[in-house]
Amino acid sequence: MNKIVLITGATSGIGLGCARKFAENGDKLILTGRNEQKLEEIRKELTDKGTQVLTLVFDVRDREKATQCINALPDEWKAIDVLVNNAGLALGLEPEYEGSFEDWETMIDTNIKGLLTMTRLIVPGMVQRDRGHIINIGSVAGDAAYANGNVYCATKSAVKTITDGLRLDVASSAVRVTNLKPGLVETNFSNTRFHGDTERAANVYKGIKPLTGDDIADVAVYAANAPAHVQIAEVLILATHQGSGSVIVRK
Ligand code: NDP
Ligand code: 8X3
Repeated sequence: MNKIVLITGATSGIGLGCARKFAENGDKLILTGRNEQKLEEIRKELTDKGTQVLTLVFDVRDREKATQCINALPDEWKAIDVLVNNAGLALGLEPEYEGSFEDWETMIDTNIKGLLTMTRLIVPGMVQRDRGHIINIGSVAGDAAYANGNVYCATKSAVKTITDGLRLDVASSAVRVTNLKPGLVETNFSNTRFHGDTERAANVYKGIKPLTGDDIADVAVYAANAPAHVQIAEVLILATHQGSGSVIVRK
């Protein structure tokens, strides 16, 4: 059955991979993001291939705008089947005692509060319809802190607990809840983390074949299409030469 899939942060990396892979799967897409022009390019790319796409421009930290956008969805788009809570970021990689208050707030507001906003807006309809799936993009960083990862790791640890909590709270319904925990994925992630220092960002992926956004999207599509009685609760996806958040063997 064609599903309606809403993806936050669909303009880059894992979110864009999810948009393309769910489109290939025959689903209808609500793509959200901050970059209107990029969203329009992706909408055109996918509609040219026959996918129905609706775009919504908002920052997940802007609860009022997010609420307006979701409440104003046309009737035929309201029954969202899959919510991919992907929008997120890391800012900085430095000792906790030297971190930037501003970076911390942006990460907490986006990775935790933005994800909660989307969950609060969309999950009630799923519970009411007794159908739906929330796929949160956590991280290996949420399993254990790595050096200088402090607040980013904490936000992804919060994503794990929030995901586990939601799974308990919807267990009496047919709604499923998944935490996807990627390791090293080559996207715009490190560029953002290092505030545009492209050389430092490129070094993160040197000497190892990293994952791609598509690799993570494949798992998301698999989880969303598992038989109705199967709930993929959590998946840790690492690059082959990555042992954990802090052990990466480079050749
Ligand atoms: P990218 O930087 O390539 O993509 C991040 C996406 O999130 C962009 O579309 C970005 O939009 C969007 N976004 C960021 N902040 C906001 C906001 N406030 N409101 C709306 N959209 C926003 O990185 P990834 O694809 O790698 O990251 C996606 C998710 O995957 C994140 O949650 C990240 O923490 C997680 N992750 C990434 C890993 C990696 O190694 N890359 C590993 C594990 C998890 P814009 O372009 O406007 O900033
Ligand atoms: C992104 C992966 O290991 O850089 O969450 O934190 S890592």
